[in-house]
Amino acid sequence: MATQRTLSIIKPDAVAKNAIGEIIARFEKAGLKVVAAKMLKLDDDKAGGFYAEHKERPFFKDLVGFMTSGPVVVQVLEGDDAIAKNRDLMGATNPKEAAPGTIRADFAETIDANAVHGSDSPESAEREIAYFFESSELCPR
Ligand code: RTP
Ligand code: MG
Repeated sequence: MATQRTLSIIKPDAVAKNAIGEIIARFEKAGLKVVAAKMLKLDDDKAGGFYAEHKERPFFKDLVGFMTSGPVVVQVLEGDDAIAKNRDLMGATNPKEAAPGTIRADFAETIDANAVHGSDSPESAEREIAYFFESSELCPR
């Protein structure tokens, strides 16, 4: 499998729980490298634009409200099959359905506050990385 890059967000609930380090350790133990990282507090426009694909969904307003409720850590992860590997580490969107040992099973309680985001395809990874990072902010390969 080729080396890929994917966008990861440690969401406000996990930051508030002081779980940043434990979550990053899971990425690193699985062979994913952090090649860019920043901590920021999203505003409505930035969070809404990020989740624009869900704009018409009933949960959109709550999703934006949650994502702006506190600081997040946005990272680019790199490694073999990084997009699928990160999604496997995260577990199902609803933590109640997430496999044991996944980040969402261990750090999240509800579908609204589910600890992490990960890009779901090469196309979304490219868009999402560019949404948060200038190319000069990414570690050279
Ligand atoms: P994410 O984009 O945050 O990594 O999550 P995901 O791919 O697993 O799920 P997605 O379908 O993209 O949904 C984005 C976020 O919206 C919230 N959601 N709520 N109440 C609901 O039915 C519902 N469905 C989705 C979740 O917080 C999800 O992470
Ligand atoms: Mg998604």
